[in-house]
Amino acid sequence: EQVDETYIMVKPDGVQRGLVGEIISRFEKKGFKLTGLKLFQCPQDLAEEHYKDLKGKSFFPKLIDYIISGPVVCMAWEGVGVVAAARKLIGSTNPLQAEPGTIRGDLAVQTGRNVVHGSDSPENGKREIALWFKEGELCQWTPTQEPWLRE
Ligand code: YYY
Ligand code: MG
Repeated sequence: EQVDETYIMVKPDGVQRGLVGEIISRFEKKGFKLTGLKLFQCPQDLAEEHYKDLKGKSFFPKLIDYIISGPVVCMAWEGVGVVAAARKLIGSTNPLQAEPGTIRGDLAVQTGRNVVHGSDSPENGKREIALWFKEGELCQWTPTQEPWLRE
């Protein structure tokens, strides 16, 4: 089976609202492997590169201002099917449409303050991890719970 990686980020509202532990916990409990984690104040050019596919959208300037408005928590997670599964844990872009039980469904009310980012494809997972992390910041390790998660 193909092991994928995804870039997950607690956005500035999630940090300000004290939701960092809660959000990390959802991915931890599911059984994915954390390979990178840091608190980071993002420069504008990085935010723009991260969201380059949305350049030209009416909400783009506000989105960038929001992402650079305070520290974010950057994470890299690894696992079979992690990209799609993380999107499910996160829920719909509009938190009012996100199902209860998802991060956005439980913890947010507005698209412009939807507390967390998750990569939308394995390709973007790799691209975004390379964008937000330097090589020495990522760890390859074997969790002791591995044989209890996968037969
Ligand atoms: O991947 P996801 O975060 O669920 O949504 P995207 O369509 O990639 O948009 C990225 C980001 O942009 C979204 O999380 C909030 C913001 N945004 C917005 O402010 N207004 C919209 N109409 C659409 C997206
Ligand atoms: Mg997206």
